[in-house]
Amino acid sequence: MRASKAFVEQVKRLGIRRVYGNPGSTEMPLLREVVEGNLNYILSLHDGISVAMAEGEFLYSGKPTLVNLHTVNGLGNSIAYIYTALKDRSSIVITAGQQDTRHIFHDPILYADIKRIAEPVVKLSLEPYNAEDLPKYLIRAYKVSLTPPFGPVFLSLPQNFMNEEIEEGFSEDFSIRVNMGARDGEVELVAKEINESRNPAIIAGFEVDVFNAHDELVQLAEKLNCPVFAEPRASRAPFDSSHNLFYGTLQPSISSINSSLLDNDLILIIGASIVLYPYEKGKLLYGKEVIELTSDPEEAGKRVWKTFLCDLGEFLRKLNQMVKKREKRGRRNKKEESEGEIQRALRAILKSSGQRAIFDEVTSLTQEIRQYIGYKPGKYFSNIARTSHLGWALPSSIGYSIAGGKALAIIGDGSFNFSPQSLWTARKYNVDVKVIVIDNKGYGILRNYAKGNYEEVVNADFINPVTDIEKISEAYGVESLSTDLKGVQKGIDWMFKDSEVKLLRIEIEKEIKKLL
Ligand SMILES: Cc1ncc(C[n+]2csc(CCOP(=O)(O)OP(=O)(O)O)c2C)c(N)n1
Repeated sequence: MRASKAFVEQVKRLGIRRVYGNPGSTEMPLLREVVEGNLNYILSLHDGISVAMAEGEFLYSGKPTLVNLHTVNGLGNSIAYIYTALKDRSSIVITAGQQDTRHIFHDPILYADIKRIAEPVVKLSLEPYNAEDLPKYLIRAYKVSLTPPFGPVFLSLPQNFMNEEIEEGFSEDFSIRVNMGARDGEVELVAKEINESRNPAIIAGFEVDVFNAHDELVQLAEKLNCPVFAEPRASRAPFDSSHNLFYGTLQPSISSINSSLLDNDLILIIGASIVLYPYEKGKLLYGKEVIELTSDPEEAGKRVWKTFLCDLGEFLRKLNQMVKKREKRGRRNKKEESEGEIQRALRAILKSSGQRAIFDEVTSLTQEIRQYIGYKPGKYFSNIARTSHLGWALPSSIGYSIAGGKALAIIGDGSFNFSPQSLWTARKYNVDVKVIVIDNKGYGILRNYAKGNYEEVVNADFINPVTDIEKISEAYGVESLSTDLKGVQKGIDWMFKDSEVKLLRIEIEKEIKKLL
């Protein structure tokens, strides 16, 4: 059997039905099998956004997805997207065509050491030495992408190997099961500390969503009747924000986290990554008893606290049987915050968007989006704290929807301009995705950051670009509408009345708020 055919057969056995990419001559051996083998090829008009779309599908399905890039060019264009998938813990097998190994001596066009170029941004980078091993390498890439921490794996596909005849017959049994468990003695230790504490609090993070430990965490919080905070700028929903024990999202600053947790003697960090930015001198949670539960070996090494690397769900299940129920305490008085037009608009969006997953990339409004639209288990995604790579949310929301989910991307005008051609893919495949662009005429967060600190930059034209978002959208075949905050409800009704891909541009004031 042709190696390329064996490869695609193996792809199908793994349950993968789509390939995301942008093609070139070197990838023809694979593309031929994609056509013959009836795999769905999802074309995007830029290599990198095909990685984000594949990540979006992973976020919906929880199963590894497949990308095929064009040699060093496609890989080069995709590096930041691959890095984001690595930080997001998303399982993707990323392949790229490689030149015929028989003439690499001559340094042919399109050749580069792509295995080495990909290495720092993936869990593992692979390039086979012969055709026979191609399908096995795929299984290896797939399995590695599924061991915690999950993440992308790169596989280079030399063109001549793909065209060779190989023997059939590899194992059908390629499943992988990961079981990290939770030792009774260790759970007892944590239960004892909790039971002896005066006033515990929980910081919950993205892993609760990755490993689906929501029910167990809610049970723990309700037993302890303690506040639950979301880790700063959580990349995924750590807790249902409509729950009455949810106390909001922490800010990524040592002083602010310390003051939010002033009254608590024991801090339980559950599947969380405490992102801090920018640098601030000080000691995080100094003087507190801190216990960290994680299923992520990388997170486990990051801090100097007591860390338990475990199966989060199982640890919490056992813990819930050992901790003493605490009386309900008086709910702290919520500060009455005056709601402005933006906050009201976000509430209106929440009301109409139903069960759609939110892909948030409005850098200067992310805290408001988290507060007014909020977290729903499995339904909130943002990379603002992971890599802050602009241009990710739009294509990811489209990949999520291609896989069968329903998504709403809320992005800034700056963000939109990093990957607008994603809209072409959404239109081409008739994807039910909605896009809201919050247009504050340029890079709001940078203006805020500069205010008071780098005053010369605040009004510089290079942080204030203005583009015609509606025209760009229409050029890719996507219907769009503009509104200001006063007319926002009309815009929302227009947007959600059907299942077409649509873009709503909401124009807001170019307000400059000092950030630090
Ligand atoms: C790929 C990439 N390039 C540049 C940046 C630097 N950057 C951070 S925030 C920002 C502006 C964001 O503007 P917009 O999306 O309109 O959101 P706003 O801050 O206005 O809410 C830029 C350019 C980045 N994060 N990612």
